[in-house]
Amino acid sequence: MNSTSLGGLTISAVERETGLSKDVLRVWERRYGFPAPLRTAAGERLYPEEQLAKLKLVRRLMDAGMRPGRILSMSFESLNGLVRGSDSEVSADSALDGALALLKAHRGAELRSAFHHAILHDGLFRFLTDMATPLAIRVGNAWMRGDIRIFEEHLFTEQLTATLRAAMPQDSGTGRPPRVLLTTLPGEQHGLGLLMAEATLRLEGAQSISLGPQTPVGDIAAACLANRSDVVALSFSANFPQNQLTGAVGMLRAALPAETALWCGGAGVVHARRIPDGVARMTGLQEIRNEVAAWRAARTERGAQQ
Ligand code: B12
Repeated sequence: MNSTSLGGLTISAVERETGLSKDVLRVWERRYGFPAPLRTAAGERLYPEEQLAKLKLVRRLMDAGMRPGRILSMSFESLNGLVRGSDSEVSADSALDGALALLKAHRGAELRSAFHHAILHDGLFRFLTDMATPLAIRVGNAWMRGDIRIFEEHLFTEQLTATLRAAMPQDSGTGRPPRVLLTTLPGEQHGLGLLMAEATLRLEGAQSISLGPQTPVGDIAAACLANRSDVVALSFSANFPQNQLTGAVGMLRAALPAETALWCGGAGVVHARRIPDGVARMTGLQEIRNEVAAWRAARTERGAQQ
């Protein structure tokens, strides 16, 4: 049971909602006095909704590089102000304001046409880096503050997904190596980062095949063999539990042939404490371009040596 008759959330529910582990929540409580959960008659922690809302802001600001010791004592309003500030750092841009306004007004078709217009004007790669990425971050922040509802976030995802699928170069079977298999691990539902990575690979002329989100480790290894993939690329959002990341990626690394590269990208790997050996940590889309070029150069060199 996650939410109780006393009107609070269990520690497991808070862990799931915020991506902050139970250990972290208990340590902060001891060290900083926040969160300060109530207790059930049985002594279990119960977190009121307001504390959950503040923890979401704290998590968001930590993702942006702030230290918990600095921000945990701040009020909800001050934290909200900081998040708004980081919004404008991400994107002081009228095109993004316009897109967000269209989303809030539920004008989905117009939002899509604004996306198409931006792609025609700037090209697909710049659209990905200058519009799709900062807009996704703003949509996430607006959702977290309660400024947009979950169905509006779904509308955004659908419009962006449809746009990217239509705009990315199609797989004509004539792409050049590397052959890249894309997916996320079970539990990672966020698929937009994956799609943006796929679009970038296609722009580089690479052969990319996406399985979409949530493929079990054993099936990723089987798909890699079936497709004779040179690279497996995984995407992790900030929501992916950090305490599972190293183990799950390590298991996949062990299940893949040694010559298959394993690339991990997305906000979820930026702050990961440890990435197993033989795994590349990549945070942005530009790194895909660099890695593809490096992979091709290494291949040419191998060919010259044989
Ligand atoms: C859309 C969205 C959803 C949709 C996803 C639909 C879909 N089909 O994808 C839905 C509504 C389902 C959803 C659900 C949830 N979400 Co959500 N979601 C988002 C949102 C707005 C966009 C996600 C996204 O695709 N981002 C894409 C880009 C921007 O993310 P990126 O990881 O930084 O990746 C970039 C690069 O690193 C690179 N990249 C990505 N992958 C790869 C891979 C490789 C190999 C390489 C090289 C590069 C690369 O490309 C990207 C573009 O530059 C984000 C906001 C945000 N800040 O991302 C929240 C967000 C990720 N969600 C969040 C939360 C809390 C949730 C839920 C727990 C909510 C709930 N209570 O149910 C669930 C959890 C679902 C799960 N189990 O995974 C939080 C996570 C907070 C945290 N730090 O833990 C966020 C950050 C919102 C927020 N600000 O609070 N979500």
